[in-house]
Amino acid sequence: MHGSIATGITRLLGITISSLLCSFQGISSIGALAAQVTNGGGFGLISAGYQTADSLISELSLARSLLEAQNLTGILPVGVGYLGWLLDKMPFQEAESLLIAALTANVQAFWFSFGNDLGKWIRYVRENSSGKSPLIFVQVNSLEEAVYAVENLEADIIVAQGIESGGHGGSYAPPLFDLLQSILEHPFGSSPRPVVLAAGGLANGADIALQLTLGAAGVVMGTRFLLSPESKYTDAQREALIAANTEDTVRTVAFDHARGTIDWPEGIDGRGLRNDTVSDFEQGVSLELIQSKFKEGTRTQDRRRFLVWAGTGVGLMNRIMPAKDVVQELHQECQQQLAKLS
Ligand SMILES: Cc1cc2nc3c(=O)[nH]c(=O)nc-3n(C[C@H](O)[C@H](O)[C@H](O)COP(=O)(O)O)c2cc1C
Ligand SMILES: *[C@@H]1O[C@H](CO)[C@@H](O)[C@H](O)[C@H]1NC(C)=O
Ligand SMILES: *[C@@H]1O[C@H](CO)[C@@H](O)[C@H](O)[C@H]1NC(C)=O
Ligand SMILES: CC(=O)N[C@H]1CO[C@H](CO)[C@@H](O)[C@@H]1O
Repeated sequence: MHGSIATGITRLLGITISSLLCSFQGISSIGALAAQVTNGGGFGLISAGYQTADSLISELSLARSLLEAQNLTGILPVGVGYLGWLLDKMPFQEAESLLIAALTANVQAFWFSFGNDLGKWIRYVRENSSGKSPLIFVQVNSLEEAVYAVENLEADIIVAQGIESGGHGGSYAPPLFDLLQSILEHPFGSSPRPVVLAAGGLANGADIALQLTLGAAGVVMGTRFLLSPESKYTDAQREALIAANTEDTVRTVAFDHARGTIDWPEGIDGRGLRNDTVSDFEQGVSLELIQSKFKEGTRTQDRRRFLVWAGTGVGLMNRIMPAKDVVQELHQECQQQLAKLS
């Protein structure tokens, strides 16, 4: 692509654009979304969270069928993301079949987050990838987690996820600005310096330019892609995102309680649009009542009750655009911003 920005991440992945799609859990037409992000020049990620091996296999073949530049090496230029705690919780064979699905599809990268024993799964991937050495992403919420990921897990790519992020993350995470710089400044002993990506609250190309200026090798964006038609968010959810202002998001465990996904590790909550599900939870309304209203509100797509994950950048997002176009627009905006600076 004309005027590409070369950083550690573009070289590692062989992509042209320093913007990456985060992994979504079961809410997006994930194979299609990931493929279009890669087609746009970014790198698409598919989440294995809450999927069966069969559904993951079909998302991966959907992605393969939609990818424009077929990779002659047979490597599928998307990544698959795993929730560590969920792998730990399921029977070993099920976890294994989720990993094997991605190994068999020859994905270019694996992404791990939110677990106390990520090393076990990373070893599994590394020892069973028949010498193909897929890249390992680890998402972190603190400098301590970043040091562990580099020195113990030997992650290839660290994703610094700040408190601004949409979806799940550490309630203890510092603002991205501080988290990113603390990681970039850390000496990391004898380990090779990691490639570091910035995630959380990013909305447009100027945001990306800022992260690159600070020293990030690229960014991960989640919320922005919920507005793409390839995501499985409903029209009502997309409208809620368009209508939302920055101050409308909140970090909470209310939605996990309302929908019954409460096994996340200690300290993990999620950022979404504040509504009555959240205020009821904060006021101690009975869980039974919250859950039944949430279920009904999800069925009728009632904004006062349903769940819309969103990062703090949501106030700047107001258009529905195909994922491929989003990546290209972000790239152009980023280049314009960098040109203004120099
Ligand atoms: C709907 C949604 C689903 C997500 N699913 C995952 C996931 O499965 N695993 C993960 O590590 N991060 C997940 N994230 C977090 C992203 O990796 C990323 O850190 C975040 O989206 C960045 O913040 P932003 O949404 O403000 O761009 C998710 C985020 C959203 C919005
Ligand atoms: C194919 O995959 C290899 C190895 O990951 C990568 O270096 C290369 O850039 C990819 N080519 C295309 C056209 O995507
Ligand atoms: C590699 O896969 C085999 C099963 O095929 C499994 O028994 C083994 O534990 C895996 N390796 C690691 C390091 O987990
Ligand atoms: C308490 C609270 O923030 N309630 C909000 C829930 O969502 C609806 C629809 O967006 C808002 O109108 C409420 O103010």
